[in-house]
Amino acid sequence: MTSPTGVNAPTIQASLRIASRRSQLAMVQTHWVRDALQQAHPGLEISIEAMATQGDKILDVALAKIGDKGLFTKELEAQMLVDRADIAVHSLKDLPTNLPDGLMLGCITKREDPADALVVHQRHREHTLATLPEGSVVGTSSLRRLAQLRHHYPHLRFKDVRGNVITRLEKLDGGDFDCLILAAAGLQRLGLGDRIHELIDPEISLHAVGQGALGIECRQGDTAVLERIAVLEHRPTALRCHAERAFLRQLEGGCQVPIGVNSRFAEPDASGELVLTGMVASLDGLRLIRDSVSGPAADPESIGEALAHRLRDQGAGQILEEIFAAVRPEA
Ligand code: DPM
Repeated sequence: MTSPTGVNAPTIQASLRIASRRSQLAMVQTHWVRDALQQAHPGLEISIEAMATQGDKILDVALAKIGDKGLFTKELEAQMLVDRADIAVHSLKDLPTNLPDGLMLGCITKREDPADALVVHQRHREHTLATLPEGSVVGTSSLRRLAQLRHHYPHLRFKDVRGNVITRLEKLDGGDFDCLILAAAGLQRLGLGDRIHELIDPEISLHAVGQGALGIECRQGDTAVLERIAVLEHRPTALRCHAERAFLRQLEGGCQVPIGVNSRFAEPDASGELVLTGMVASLDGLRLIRDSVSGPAADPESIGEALAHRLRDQGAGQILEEIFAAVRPEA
């Protein structure tokens, strides 16, 4: 390459190292990020290092009982902190709202459908969530899914299920459960969209904060990396997710709390007003507090914080304290 001065400039071999979990879903997501970055920066040399996290290894304990924030992210973050990786690709809903010193949420990608999906054992294919027989066993380890479904369908039973999406589907098909609740986005990305029996109405169950979007984490102030990954940012998704994350942060919820959200722009052009709905429920499903706040999309954090205060005023803090006391691992 010839520089404007006519002198041959040395070719700078730019590279970017990505840390990822190694589940099938994580790899699909990471490959998507790599391909998008490669297309935007054809000369960039991109490598992927895949690893297991604590959350992938501890499979015999209910998620909520492990009680650790950053269960699926810590090992990836360590790689960036010791300069063995430049970015980490996460399902945004697995990324805690407070990140370790020195790291930041660099960008947020375009969200897929954030809804939860019902997946049924084939013996129930004529049923819907509302008509599943008395005592049907729902496989989930999400306190959010459990509390909301118990609230609306007290005749259902719940059993913890761990492992990645494919393992869960195998357990369902093997007869361990009558149905599963999974994120529609994960099934779609894995090419398993045909297993979605029904999308769950947000009137019944609100999704997790950040569900369906990817969060790219990087070192704070790493401007070269931030500039490269900026092409991945989807502004409307980011505004919604920043409001959702501010709501969760204000309620001091980790990744395992019965907290759900829904966000939308008041106008179809993704400007102006952002409407955020949130809920906190007790684990027996008996108490469920839900409300909405809207405000200017340009200041998403204020919307999330206002909603958290509004739910606290209605007793959400009390519910969360009871849950933290009940599920906290024994000291
Ligand atoms: C978190 C939860 C779950 C995952 C808790 C929740 C689901 C656990 C379960 C924070 N992370 O949603 O209330 O149901 O037992 C996870 C999935 C995805 C990201 C799988 C899923 C894929 C979808 C996405 C696990 N993390 O929820 O079906 O990108 O949002």
